[in-house]
Amino acid sequence: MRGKFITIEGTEGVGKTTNIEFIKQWLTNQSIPFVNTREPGGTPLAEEIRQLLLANRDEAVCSTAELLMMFAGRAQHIEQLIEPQLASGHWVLCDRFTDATYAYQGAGRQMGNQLISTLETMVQGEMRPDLTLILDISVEQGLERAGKRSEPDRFELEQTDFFNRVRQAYLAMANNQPQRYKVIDASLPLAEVQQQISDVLEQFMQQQKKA
Ligand code: Z5A
Repeated sequence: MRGKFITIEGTEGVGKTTNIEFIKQWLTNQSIPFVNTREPGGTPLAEEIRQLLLANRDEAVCSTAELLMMFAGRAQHIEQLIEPQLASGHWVLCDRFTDATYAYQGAGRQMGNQLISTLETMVQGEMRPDLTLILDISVEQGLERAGKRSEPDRFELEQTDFFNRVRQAYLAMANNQPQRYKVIDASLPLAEVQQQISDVLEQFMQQQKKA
């Protein structure tokens, strides 16, 4: 049976990395075979594209070039890793996917959705995640958490308005498609965030058993 495709999204510093560890443990406890991956990145070539995308540089990066690099890496990632893994019955747990493009390039960079939708169809066909967890906190709280870590990358240097547009875009996706997107209140203490995630995963498993 084909595996399930789960993606984790959210604004800066929302706790994706921290909670992916929790989800990995949850899947292991359920004896579900899975791979954990990320975007941009996920294969050697796509990881090289990630370096290009995140590096701080003197030259301004054109939004269209940024968008096309996101989808170039994604095409490689899907063909080399995501599709073969799903086809072999493994679940794929992915830190960000195309929803991040709608949120960051579409809303953050104000490119709109039309071109992204065209590229999505070209690169993915009908393939979409089965479940998307959106970890949500205020932009200020996220930036404060993220600021306690390493040197900021090119995206992390954006202003609050940019991240507010990104956050609102994610919340709009959840509002439009509540079946696939589950919003997690990530402002709470970690144990409470993980309880919400575990509840969503349990519910998803129940739905799979009934289907
Ligand atoms: N991007 C894009 O523009 N378009 C696209 O299509 C795609 C991506 C796919 C890299 O992504 C950039 O690429 C990203 C969007 C863009 N740029 N930004 N911004 P990334 O996912 O690699 O990078 P990121 O968003 O900056 O994620 P991150 O740095 O890995 O943060 P995080 O994983 O969400 O947070 P964390 O490291 O797990 O947690 C942050 C801190 O908070 C850490 O100290 C934790 O211990 C702490 N934490 C976490 N949860 C809690 C709770 N509940 N309470 C208290 N403290 C907590």
